[in-house]
Parts: sequence; C-alpha cells; structure tokens
Amino acid sequence: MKQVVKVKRRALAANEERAEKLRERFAASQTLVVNLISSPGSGKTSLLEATVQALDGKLRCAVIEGDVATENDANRIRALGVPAHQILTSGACHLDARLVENGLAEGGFPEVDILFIENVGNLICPTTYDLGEDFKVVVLSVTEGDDKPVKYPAIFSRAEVAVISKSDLLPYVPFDVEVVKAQIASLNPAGEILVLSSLKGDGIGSRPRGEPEGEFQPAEEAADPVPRNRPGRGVSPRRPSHRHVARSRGLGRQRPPGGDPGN
Ligand SMILES: Nc1nc2c(ncn2[C@@H]2O[C@H](COP(=O)(O)OP(=O)(O)OP(=O)(O)O)[C@@H](O)[C@H]2O)c(=O)[nH]1
Ligand SMILES: [Mg+2]
Repeated sequence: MKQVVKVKRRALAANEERAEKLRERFAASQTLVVNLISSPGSGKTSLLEATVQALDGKLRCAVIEGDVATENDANRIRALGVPAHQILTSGACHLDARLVENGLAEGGFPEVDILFIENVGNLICPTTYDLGEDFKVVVLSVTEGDDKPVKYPAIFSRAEVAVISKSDLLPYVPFDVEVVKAQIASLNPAGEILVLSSLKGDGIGSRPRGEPEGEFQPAEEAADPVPRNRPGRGVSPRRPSHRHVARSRGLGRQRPPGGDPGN
C-alpha cells in the first residue's frame, strides 16, 4: 500500500512539473486556459457550444476534448468553426499534462485567446491532475441531485467556477438550488457560482452582479448571476500581466483556502 501511495505521488509530481511548463507556455502566448470538469453528460460540450456562439468570434478560441472514445465532441465544436482536437485516453478517466502537451502538438492550433479543455466525464479522477490551466470550471446539472458537492468535495473546493447547468429543467426535478449554492460556498468561499441553461441560453454571457465592466459582454446582463461574499472580489490571478481576459472577469488560478478535502 505504501508503495502504491509513493508511485501515485511520483506520478502527480511529474504531472505538476509538466503542467508548470505548459503554464509558462500559455502565459507567454497570453492564452487563457479553462479546464472543464463534470460527470458524463452534465453539459460540458453544450456549454462550450453556447459559449463560443455567445463569443461570436470576438475572442479567438480553440478546444481540446478528452474522451475515452469517439470524436463526437470535437466534431460538435468544429461544426461551429472553432478548431478542436480530440484526445482519446484509451480508457483513462482523466486528462493529464502530457496528453495536453501532445494534443497541442497534434492539434496545430493557431494562436488563440482562450483554450478550453473539456476533461473526461468524471468528478473524481480529473480533480488532482493539473493541466496548466488558469482555472477549473466544475459543471453540475440539476438532474444529478442536490447532494453532489458534499459527496464530491475535492472538485467543488478546487474549481474557481461552479456551473449549475440545465436550469431549464428545474421545474421538473427535485433540486434545491439554494442548498447546492450553500454547499459549494462552504467548500470554496472565494469561488463563483453560475446558474444557466445552455439549451435555452439563460445565464449565458452573464457576469456576476457587482462585476466591473470588462472587455467583453456578449449578452444581456445575467438572468441569474450569483453574487458571492468576496471582499474586494477575493480572487487574485497568479500572473496578472498575462491574462487580460481572466483579469477583466476577476478570475485566475488560485488554491482554495482551508486545505484540500479528498473525495
Ligand atoms: N434540458 C437541457 N439539456 C441540456 C442542457 N445542456 C445539455 N443538455 C443535454 O444533456 C446531454 C449531454 O450534454 P453534453 O453537452 O453532451 O454533456 P457532456 O458533459 O459534454 O457529456 P460527456 O462529454 O459525455 O461527459 C445532451 O443530450 C444535451 O442536449 C441544458 O441546458 N438543458
Ligand atoms: Mg462532452
């Protein structure tokens, strides 16, 4: 058992090293990198589709898709005219920095402002693998039940943004949004929570109440923005000089306060 723990620690340390190199590379090209994590089917690709449509070409985007099988998600993104590369993990339940590094080489993307990385559908494995991203976004759909943040605390405490998706289905499922918001807030008091429907467009292109005007606001003010108790907005990007988009939206990479609960 001790040996297994040692090997896992070594693998994570090696990943961390690679991720730091990726981070330096993204910083040099001023690319904002977002790592999307959720259970299978929570709506990650749908959110990406809605986001790139809302951006409407105002920022240059590319997408790396991680899946065990099929090019389906990359094809969905390409159909919108956005470059996408599909990484097939041969059974692995998460992306790691090496796969992203290879994916970038194979993808041959042009220079972009935002690189979205959709991780393999899983709330546990992707949590501990740094991909050199600026921040993680965890997506939880209302059909998954309102106890998930407390059942999978690690990802909800680490993700700087939590999206409650498929809000159009709220009238039909037992899901208490306020309970979920409170769970997420207790795990990550400095994070943002967004409630939205990629299908209907509610909450897409929104910014939390009190957010200063940034460079980009593609849609009307939020239908359901969720202000959080963050004195002075509380999130300080690690490399403020490189991430104009993150800065304008008050987002950046950070470690959660109060330690790191495991799953
Ligand atoms: N009602 C409703 N359905 C949605 C919404 N967003 C996504 N869906 C549906 O949910 C299903 C899964 O959506 P995807 O975007 O493929 O989910 P995903 O998280 O990318 O799935 P994996 O990549 O397989 O993990 C699809 O049938 C979508 O049409 C939404 O806002 N409302
Ligand atoms: Mg997907």
